[in-house]
Amino acid sequence: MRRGFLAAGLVALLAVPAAAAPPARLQVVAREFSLTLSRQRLKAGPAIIELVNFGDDAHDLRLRRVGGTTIRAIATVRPGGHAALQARLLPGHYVLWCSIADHRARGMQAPLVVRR
Ligand SMILES: [Cu+2]
Repeated sequence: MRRGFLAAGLVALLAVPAAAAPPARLQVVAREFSLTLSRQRLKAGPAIIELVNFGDDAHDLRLRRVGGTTIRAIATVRPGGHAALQARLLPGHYVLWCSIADHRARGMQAPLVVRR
């Protein structure tokens, strides 16, 4: 009885890592006028991207793969606020930017590489 119970527990334990690979995480800090990424490279697959606004103005975030047409977005975040989006990212080169007013032209743009 006891041996059977332990074996079942061991199987459950071994099954967990394969079933749930944790999403890659990226934090983006917005200020006037820059985007600072916690990392420049990310593994392809499920990802959580968080925008943290350390600036004095409102900012948002746009994300597009170079050559792609889909634009992923985090809506406007007030100063001191944060928000996140979940996405499944394909390998490639990406550009992140703030779409408010002329913020992108003023420097709120950053590259990101997603690798296999
Ligand atoms: Cu902005």
